[in-house]
Amino acid sequence: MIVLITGATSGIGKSTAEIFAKNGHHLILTGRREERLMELKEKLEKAYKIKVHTLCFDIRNNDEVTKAIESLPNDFNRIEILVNNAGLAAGLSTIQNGELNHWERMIDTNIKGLLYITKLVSNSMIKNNKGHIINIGSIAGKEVYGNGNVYCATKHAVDALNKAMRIDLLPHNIKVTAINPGMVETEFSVVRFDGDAERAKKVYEGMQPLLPDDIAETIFWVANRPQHVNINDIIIMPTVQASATQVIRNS
Ligand code: NDP
Ligand code: 8X3
Repeated sequence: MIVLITGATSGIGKSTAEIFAKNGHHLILTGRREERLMELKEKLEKAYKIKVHTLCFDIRNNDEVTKAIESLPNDFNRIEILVNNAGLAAGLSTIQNGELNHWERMIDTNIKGLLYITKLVSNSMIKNNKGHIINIGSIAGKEVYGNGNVYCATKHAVDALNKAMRIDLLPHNIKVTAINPGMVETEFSVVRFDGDAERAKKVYEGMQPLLPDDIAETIFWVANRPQHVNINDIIIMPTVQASATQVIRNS
């Protein structure tokens, strides 16, 4: 089985690559950081005797996405699982003070990028009359929190697209699932705060966040239900987090 994971150079995507590789699946891994893709390919192929094809592109650019998917060799053409994971938050501020550059990055990556790759891969799944698309949403796609405005809007869009894809792809035997995590410790907050690692660290201070492996295990479980079972939607939170804003921390 061939699994395409977007945003595999870090965090949830990287852990997801590991778990599918460990279970004998061949992988297509994407991201912009080529060196990390090559390192991961080498590591997984050696450890698990599977094949990994890497595609280095910016998901915000439809030409790059199209060229990358069209370049796939024959033995990687039959994608059965697409994990739409590449995404980010940029900034944390009110609407009136928000930075256009942050908004555009989030909208272009989390919504438009997800759409570009989904269009291409879903058409190939339709030809095979089989497939599973797993969209990584967020608790931010179920709730809205102060200063989270545009990030929350992009993840609400993923929530809507997840439902819409399921309807459109229903005649083609394609499963569609959303996984919506709460706080997961990855590079997410470093990216959100434009590289400010100290500020990012504070996000998880005094609490146990989810780990990327927790989400990867859930993705793997969802992908391995019997053919007649589809998991539509999962919200997965740290035990100490009840909502986007309610977290118990050790003082
Ligand atoms: P990371 O920052 O650790 O990983 C993000 C991944 O997305 C990287 O591999 C990055 O690759 C890729 N990516 C980002 N922008 C682009 C782009 N323009 N083109 C191609 N790839 C891109 O964060 P997470 O693992 O936490 O995030 C994964 C997903 O999980 C995101 O959709 C995020 O919104 C979601 N999520 C995260 C939560 C959290 O608390 N961490 C909670 C809920 C949801 P590269 O930089 O190499 O291009
Ligand atoms: C990431 C979780 O709460 O920072 O999607 O938006 S949150």
